[in-house]
This record gives sequence, structure tokens and C-alpha cells, in this order.
Amino acid sequence: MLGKFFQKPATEESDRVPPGQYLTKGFPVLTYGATPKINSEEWEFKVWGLAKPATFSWSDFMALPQHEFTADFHCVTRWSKLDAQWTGIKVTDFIPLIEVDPKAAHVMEHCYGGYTTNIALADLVREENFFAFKSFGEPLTTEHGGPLRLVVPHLYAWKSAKWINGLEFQEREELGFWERNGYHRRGEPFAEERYSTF
Ligand SMILES: Nc1nc2c(c(=O)[nH]1)N[C@H]1C(S)=C(S)[C@@H](COP(=O)(O)O)O[C@H]1N2
Ligand SMILES: [Mo]
Repeated sequence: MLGKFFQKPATEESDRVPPGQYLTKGFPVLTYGATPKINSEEWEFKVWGLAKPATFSWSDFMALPQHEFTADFHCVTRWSKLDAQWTGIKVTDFIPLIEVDPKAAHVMEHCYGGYTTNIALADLVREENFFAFKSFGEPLTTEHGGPLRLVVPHLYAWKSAKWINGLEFQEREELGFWERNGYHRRGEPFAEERYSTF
């Protein structure tokens, strides 16, 4: 019984829905632990590790080009939301502001509240990835990661860090919070990379 909130995909949408996922028209909130409350004046974003250490303010981010994005969103707990609407800044527009060591191949995403998730540098630096500060035209609510979150549409949504406040560049892969707790290190939904296999 899926109920009225979770539906099997219509045929025209089915190729966009990864195996084992159900569609939701709402936008569930999925947070482990407490929800950190940060206003944009005190908000800071840092890079470190195999990148020249640097700190960015809210106005540094807001000075970057802003775009509208439409992206499908797949949670490993089996809900998917198609066509989520966002306003944000492309990861590829942010990266030129920092100096990344050529040895860097992996990144740890860090967040207010202590959540972490790891991602390969090549999976992070993709044209379609963005830092979102609005959702459906409204400022991103705190529960959905406001003031700013990452969105990585091609991986399960646990890689889309809410309240993101830093990127730690690394040579070797380290595991983030869910990855240390049995989830897959990459998490590609069409390959159903849900759980770690070792
Ligand atoms: N900081 C932080 N980011 C997070 C999470 C979290 O618990 N803390 N949950 C992840 C998971 S499992 C999912 S599915 C999405 C959910 O985003 P939403 O709550 O906006 O739907 O955020 C991801 N980013
Ligand atoms: Mo999730």
C-alpha cells in the first residue's frame, strides 16, 4: 500500500525513476540529527586540505552567477521527487575561485551540525551540480538546508549536503557519515548503489 503520497511512475516518467524508487509529489525532509540554524550574516564556507585554505562569506557566494535549475531528487529510502526547482550557483562557477592541488581526487563535504559525506572530485565538479539557496522560488527553508545546500542530481540525495559549510580536498577517498554506516561510497541511483558491498 503506497498511499496517496507515493505513486508508481507513469510510463512517460518511468525512465527517469531509478529502480526501486517511488514518486512523491511532496518534498519530504530527511535529516539525521538536529537542524542547525544559521543566518546568512554569520554563515561561512571554507575550503582546506589539498586546496589553498580560503574562507568565503555569503556575499562572496551571492556575487557569483545565479541560475534556475530543475533536477530530479532521489533519496535512498526510496522516494524520488521529479522536477524539483531551485535557484543557485554552479559548482563549476565556484571552483575557479579556489586553488586545488592537482593531487586532489576526492572531497569531503562538511556541514553545520557535523554531517559529512564524501564525493569523488569528478562527481562534484559537474556542470549540473549547484549550491542552492532557493527552492521553488522561495528562500531555502532551514529544514531543507537553508541558507545554502549542495545539490548533486546524479547521485542519491544523501550526497546533497544541507547547511554545507566546507569542502575538504583529499588525495584518497575517506568515508562520510552514511558511508561509514553501511551506505555506498558513490551512490548512483540508476545502478542502485545503496549499500556498501564490503
Ligand atoms: N547536513 C545534512 N545534509 C543532508 C542530510 C542530513 O541529515 N544532514 N540528509 C541527506 C539525505 S539522506 C537526503 S535524502 C537529503 C534530503 O533533503 P531534504 O530534507 O531537503 O529533502 O539531504 C541530504 N543532506
Ligand atoms: Mo536520503
